[in-house]
Amino acid sequence: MLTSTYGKIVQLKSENKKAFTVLVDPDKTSLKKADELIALCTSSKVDFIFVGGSLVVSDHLDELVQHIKASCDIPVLLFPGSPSQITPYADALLYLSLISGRNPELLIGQHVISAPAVKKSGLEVIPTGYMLIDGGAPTTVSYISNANPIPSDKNEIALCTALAGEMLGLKLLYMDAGSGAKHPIKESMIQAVSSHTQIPLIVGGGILHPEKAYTNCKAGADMIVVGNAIEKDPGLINDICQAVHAGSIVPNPR
Ligand code: 1GP
Repeated sequence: MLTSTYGKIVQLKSENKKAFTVLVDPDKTSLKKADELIALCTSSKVDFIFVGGSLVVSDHLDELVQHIKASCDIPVLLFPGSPSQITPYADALLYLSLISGRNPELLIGQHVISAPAVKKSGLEVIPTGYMLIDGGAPTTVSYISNANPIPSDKNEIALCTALAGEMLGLKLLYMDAGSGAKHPIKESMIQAVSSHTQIPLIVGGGILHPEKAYTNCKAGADMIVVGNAIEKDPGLINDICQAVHAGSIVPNPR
C-alpha cells in the first residue's frame, strides 16, 4: 500500500521516532551541489528533504526537484516562501499559513491566489501552521513576511498559537527561528508546545550543532530541519542525523 508523505511523518511520530530533514535552498544549490547533498543524505539516512526559501530568485526549481527525485528515494516536500515556488515534481507541499503573524496575505490571501495552481499540480497538500519565533536578529523570512515573530521567551503565546492552529485543523506545526537565526528556539518553548499538542512538531532555524538537534528532540520536536549550517559544512548531515535519530524514544525492552 502506498503511504502518503504525511502518513510517513505521522507514522514516525507514532513510533516515537524523530525525523531529520535537510533544507535545500534552490538559490544556493546547483545540480552538482545537489548531487553531493543527495549522496550524504542517502548514506546518513536522512528522512526528508525540504526545498524552498524565502526569496527564490533562481529559475531551476522544477529541474532541481526532478533531479533530487530521480537520484534518491527520500521524500521531497516543498517549503515555499511564495506561491511561485510550486512544482508538481515534489512529493508534497507544506501549505503554510503564518499563524504567528497578523499579515492576512500570509494567513489566507496568497492561498486564495495559489489555490487553483496548487489543485492542478496534483501535489499532496499538507496544511501547516507556520510559527516564526524571534531568533535574535531579523531574518529574510521575518523581513519578507512583514509580521512580528513571537518573542523567544513568550512560551505561552507560542502554546496558544499552536493550540489554535491544531484546533483549526492544521496537520503540522512548524516552529522556525528563520534561516540563519542567531539563536535557535529554546527547549522550554518546544516543550511547552509539544506537551499540549498532538500533531507533529517541526523545529528549525539556527541549529548549528548535533547537540542542539538532540536536545530539541528530547524537548518534544518530532522533526528537525537544518539548512544554513549544512550549506557551510555538508559533513554535518551525518552528525546531526545521527543525533536526531538518537533522540528517538526507545521503548524499554522489558
Ligand atoms: C529555515 O528552519 C529552516 O526556515 C532552517 O534554518 O537555515 O538556519 O538551518 P537554518
